[in-house]
Amino acid sequence: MSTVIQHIETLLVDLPTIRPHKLSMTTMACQTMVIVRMRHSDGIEGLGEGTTIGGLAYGPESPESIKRNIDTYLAPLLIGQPSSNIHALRARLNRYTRGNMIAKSALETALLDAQGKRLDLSVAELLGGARQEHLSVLWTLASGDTAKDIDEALLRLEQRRHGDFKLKIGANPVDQDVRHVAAIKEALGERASVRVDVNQAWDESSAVRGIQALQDAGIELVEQPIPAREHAGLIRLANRFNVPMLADEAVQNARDGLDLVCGGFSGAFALKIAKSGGISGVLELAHVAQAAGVGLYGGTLLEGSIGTAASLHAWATLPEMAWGTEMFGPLLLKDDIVVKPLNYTEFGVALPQGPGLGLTLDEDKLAHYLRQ
Ligand code: MUC
Ligand code: MG
Repeated sequence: MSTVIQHIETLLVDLPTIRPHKLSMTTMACQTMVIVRMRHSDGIEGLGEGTTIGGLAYGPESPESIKRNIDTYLAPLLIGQPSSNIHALRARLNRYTRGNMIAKSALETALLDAQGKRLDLSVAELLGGARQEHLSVLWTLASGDTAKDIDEALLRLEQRRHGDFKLKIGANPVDQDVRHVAAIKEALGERASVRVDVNQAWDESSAVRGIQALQDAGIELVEQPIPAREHAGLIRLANRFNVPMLADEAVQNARDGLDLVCGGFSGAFALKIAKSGGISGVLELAHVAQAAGVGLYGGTLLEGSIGTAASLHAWATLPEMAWGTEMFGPLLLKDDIVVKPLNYTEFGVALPQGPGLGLTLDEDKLAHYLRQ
């Protein structure tokens, strides 16, 4: 008899951050992860993670909705189904349920982790093999204080932990944000690349003013300056400035990617497994980008080690990304729930080795941070 999915457990895990993380729409002091434990009839357990930023501040799914919708709607569609055909299971979820991409991503990760453990292959090997074993990782400066951000960047450079920095802006008036960014770029000079993420906070005319000043200050990349749905505006900005635009919230999946490139977008796409419903969906988007000559960037919703490792296995199957990755989520957290944390070294991170994701849960830590 073939192996079937037997039981799916979802756990809310709250981990404090090492410092407040200030974005245009929220300030985080804690990250909540939804951890999926999926047990199969052969005794194998697959792990997955569904994580967003700031409750409902970032997108339409909250940690609580991710848990509730998996428990109530998604898990019952999977229980009793054969474990191994991940394409069929993905199609089944998408046939009977809409949206909930973070929840679906967590489930697909758990399926791939289990399948890798079953076949004694890493997730990257299951996907056809890794083309890279070490991926570059930037750091986000978002303390809300210019001097603290500069000190943090200098320390990361000295530690050889990160060589590229992304600044979260959009919470303050445009001119104040631009002064903050320019001061950091001036302090770091040619030693580091500095990018910004506006997280949709500007309208198009503010964006024109802000981006001109950022370009003059030597900023290398401008992420999601205007609201996600304004594809035409993002295309206009991409065509107007030399500094490239990075589409993030605007590009959730391959269909969004196709719309943007057909409309004349150039620049780069932020790939996130959480936006695209998992690894299969995000790789579809990556392939659209590659066909269109749009640059790739490995994005995060600030997942912990499980979600970060799943993303790394996906990115490892692609050629080196033009804009690197931001897979630093575990480093923003005070602690970890896996036995052997990811290995951050030499301005990047090593692809975890071993079957599946290559991670083992630390049951004591998990119990400690579990929401009661
Ligand atoms: C985002 O919008 O890119 C990624 C890094 C970070 O600090 O926040 C995220 C979300
Ligand atoms: Mg972003």
